Amino acid sequence: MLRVMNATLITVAPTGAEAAKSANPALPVSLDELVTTAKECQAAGAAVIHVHIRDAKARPTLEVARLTDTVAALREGTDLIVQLSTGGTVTDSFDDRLAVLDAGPDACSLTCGTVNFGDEVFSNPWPFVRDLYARTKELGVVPEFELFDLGHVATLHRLLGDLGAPHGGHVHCDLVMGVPGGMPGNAATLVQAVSALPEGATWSATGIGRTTLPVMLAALSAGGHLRVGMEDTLSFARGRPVTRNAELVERAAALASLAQRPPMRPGQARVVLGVGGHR
Ligand code: KMH
Ligand code: ZN
Repeated sequence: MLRVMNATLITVAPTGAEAAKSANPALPVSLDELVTTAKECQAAGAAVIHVHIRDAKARPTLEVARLTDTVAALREGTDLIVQLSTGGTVTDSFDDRLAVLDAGPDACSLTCGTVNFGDEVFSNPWPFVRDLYARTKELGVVPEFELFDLGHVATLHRLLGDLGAPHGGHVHCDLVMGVPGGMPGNAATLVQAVSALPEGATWSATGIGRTTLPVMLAALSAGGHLRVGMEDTLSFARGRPVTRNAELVERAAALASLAQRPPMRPGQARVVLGVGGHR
């Protein structure tokens, strides 16, 4: 698809569920901070926002009413594709993670298997993955398949074989690399994972922590798209904290432009990903 080859889809993951504001005061945790960040990131070249929200005390939450308000506020303030996390935190229940879809996002993340996650376990057993995927199809939410390990690619093939194509008809994956317990964030692993993806799938990649830059450069050289944001790294460079999510998007956009695949606008991304318009 020519338009995909010539442009780079940039997803921003501004908050995540693990970091605290005390670790970096630029982390957006309130709705106002999130919307401001989203506007800045759209201006810098992002087309998709991967959203985790916090409660009034900045603790991660999957409360559906709060998620619904967040979706509405992001749609009101930006053109970004709103992708809610169904991963949540490692302690969230499967029921709460399934209920995220009731907030009516454009898209959601869908992790294709269990993975060690530092000292903890991010649990995604097959029956849950299958039920979550079936629910995305029922509700018309476009999934992004999150792949933390090569075994997750095998589960993605099983999912598509058993339940068919996703809502929107297009398979888009995100390689999450460099999580302690998942696949390492380096070029050789990225190439191996990409070669195993389903025919016709598009993909982005993100490298956690110090693997951010190697993964970004490898992804661009291999024709992939990019995810960046404070969910994945709180450091812009060694010893230099991120000051705003938009600077991570700006760097990704600059590298993508150097690679002659400038950032894709949200409208183009909707076409590529099969996400309907809401505006
Ligand atoms: N917070 C991690 C345990 C996702 O958003 O779908 C899971 C995660 C993946 O961030
Ligand atoms: Zn996430």
